[in-house]
Amino acid sequence: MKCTNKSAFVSVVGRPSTGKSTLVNRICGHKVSIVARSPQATRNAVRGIYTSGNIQLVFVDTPGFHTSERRFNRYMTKLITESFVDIDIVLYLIDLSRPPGPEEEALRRLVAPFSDRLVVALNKSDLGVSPAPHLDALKRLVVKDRILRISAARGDGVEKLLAVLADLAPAGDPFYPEEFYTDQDPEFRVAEIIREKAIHRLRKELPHSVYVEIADMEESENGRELWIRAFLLVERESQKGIVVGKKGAGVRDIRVKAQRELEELFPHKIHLDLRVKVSREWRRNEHLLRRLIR
Ligand SMILES: Nc1nc2c(ncn2[C@@H]2O[C@H](COP(=O)(O)OP(=O)(O)OP(=O)(O)O)[C@@H](O)[C@H]2O)c(=O)[nH]1
Ligand SMILES: [Mg+2]
Repeated sequence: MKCTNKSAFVSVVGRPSTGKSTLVNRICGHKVSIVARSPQATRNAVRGIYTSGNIQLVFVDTPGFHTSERRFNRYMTKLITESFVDIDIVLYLIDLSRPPGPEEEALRRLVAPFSDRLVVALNKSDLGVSPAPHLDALKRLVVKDRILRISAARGDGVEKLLAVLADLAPAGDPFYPEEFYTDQDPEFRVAEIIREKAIHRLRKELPHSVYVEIADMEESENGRELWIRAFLLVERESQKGIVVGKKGAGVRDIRVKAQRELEELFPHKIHLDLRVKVSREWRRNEHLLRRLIR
């Protein structure tokens, strides 16, 4: 007997730093989305693809949901809500290490209309914190079989979560070939890896103030080398010095680490030319904001 194919788009939502990207990377078996200790690491709806047997789940990793009214955050919230259009399953991730508050309440309101296709994952179970403060409100939202405890970092409970998601997935053929684990274009992936290295280095000083622009990417004629020219954009002149560092040590460190990771990802020797440029208030610049969303 032939198994029916099942496929679903799964939107992963939650407050900043709940572990959405960590989970998507674990499920897809590759680094699809960047992870950072500072919130708002993810700024785009990044897709990670999981295929096993006759099931394909396409995870849409969204930026952390924020109630703040700043324009930048409003933009991100719009992106999350838009990610629900045509979505088969909403996976709502909660960070057990933080108590529920008004932001969690706002998120529950946001996902409530999708309760028939909602799954809740209580993440960071490895920290041993009780889920009790979250449970009453969640049980009003969704049946208890769809509330799971997981650790995205360690992998605990992830198989069970996948089984619940697969169960909810509608019948349908795969959207992508089996060997795909992301649909992101190479330029975007390069920019994200550079941004991750920058965030890690500048965690204390400028966690959110860096944007990466790829000026060009060119493969050598023999196909063995890849030349990348990129800019790290900061908002103010004063931030430029922080990123560049003493005698250029800061930007060099970001370049070397990004280059190393890019060489794992691409079958090329990578030559990365990375420079720092001031682009005044890119956060409020509509053109750039639009470019953040692909
Ligand atoms: N202890 C523990 N830490 C975790 C777990 N999952 C993620 N983290 C950590 O939580 C932090 C945030 O993880 P991310 O995956 O970047 O979180 P996110 O929800 O994608 O964050 P944004 O994109 O900023 O909204 C990182 O320091 C992760 O290492 C987990 O299961 N247990
Ligand atoms: Mg993320």
